[in-house]
Amino acid sequence: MFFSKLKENLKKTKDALDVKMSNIFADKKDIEEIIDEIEETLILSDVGYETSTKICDKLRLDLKKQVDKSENAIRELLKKEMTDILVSEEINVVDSINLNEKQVILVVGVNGVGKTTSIGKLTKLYKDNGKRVLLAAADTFRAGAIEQLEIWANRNNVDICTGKEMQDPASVIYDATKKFNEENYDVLICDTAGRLHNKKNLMDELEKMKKIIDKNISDSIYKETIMVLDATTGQNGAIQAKSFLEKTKVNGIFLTKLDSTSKGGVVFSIVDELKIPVKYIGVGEQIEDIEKFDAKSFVEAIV
Ligand SMILES: Nc1nc2c(ncn2[C@@H]2O[C@H](COP(=O)(O)OP(=O)(O)OP(=O)(O)O)[C@@H](O)[C@H]2O)c(=O)[nH]1
Ligand SMILES: [Mg+2]
Repeated sequence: MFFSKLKENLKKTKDALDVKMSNIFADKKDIEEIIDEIEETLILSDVGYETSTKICDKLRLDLKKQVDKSENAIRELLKKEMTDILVSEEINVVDSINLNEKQVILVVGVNGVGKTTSIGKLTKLYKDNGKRVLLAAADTFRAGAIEQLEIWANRNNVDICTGKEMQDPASVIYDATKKFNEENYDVLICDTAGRLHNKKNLMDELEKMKKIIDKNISDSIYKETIMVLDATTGQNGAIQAKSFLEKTKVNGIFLTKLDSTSKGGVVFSIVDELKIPVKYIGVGEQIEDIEKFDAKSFVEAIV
């Protein structure tokens, strides 16, 4: 996707952040005052208190080391500090996106965040990369969920494993892993029902699905759990995600609905506090509205 398109998709976040930034520089102020206001702006843009403080402490420190303290120089430095948050060494680089490897992906998250839609988009991405994709409709809980994934399977012209409504989702995963192995697919993507971290039986059910994947899929195949997060929920979503992670392991995040929120700044606190990479972003309801997350272009598009 072209850079200007990303900018367009992140417009609401950019407007919220950028307009405030321009105001900061509009009147003459001393550096301390400017940095304080930047910090306040970041907090108000859902970057999160701790992460905003971390960014601005570093900004203060690095600014001391350079002579140029013009608006442009401060902005460039701020972009660097923000990018650094997103690419820190603590975040597992092994988990970087690999569209070529054989893999099994379990997609999890709370209700309505965009799991099924994101699976539809991911399927297209893998298919466009020449991969044979199999889908598993392991949301047997919500009425209509199976049909919803079937629609995405048809759109992408890929195979799908389904069960009956209210059937044990682990049994759907079992059938899907069997088919994946026997028919030598490249990628298996499993849809699951939306769940809250405090619903113990549902969280246990998730562990059961993971166990089946671990048992039935060879260790030579890359396996991961992707958590889908709705960007429009901002800091609340980030806090909820933290609780979710205390109950189950996740390798990567798919952050959705960035097109319809000014709270895109939440990505910084997600990465900084959860220490999990954001792999993809959702920027609309259509099949092509997906982007591999790139820290640098993301920061360039919003600051
Ligand atoms: N604007 C926008 N809407 C999105 C995006 N991703 C998903 N949606 C919308 O979010 C709504 C919920 O999407 P689903 O894919 O059904 O969400 P889900 O997590 O599978 O929901 P449950 O299965 O009920 O838990 C739908 O109306 C989607 O079109 C996105 O990136 N941008
Ligand atoms: Mg769903």
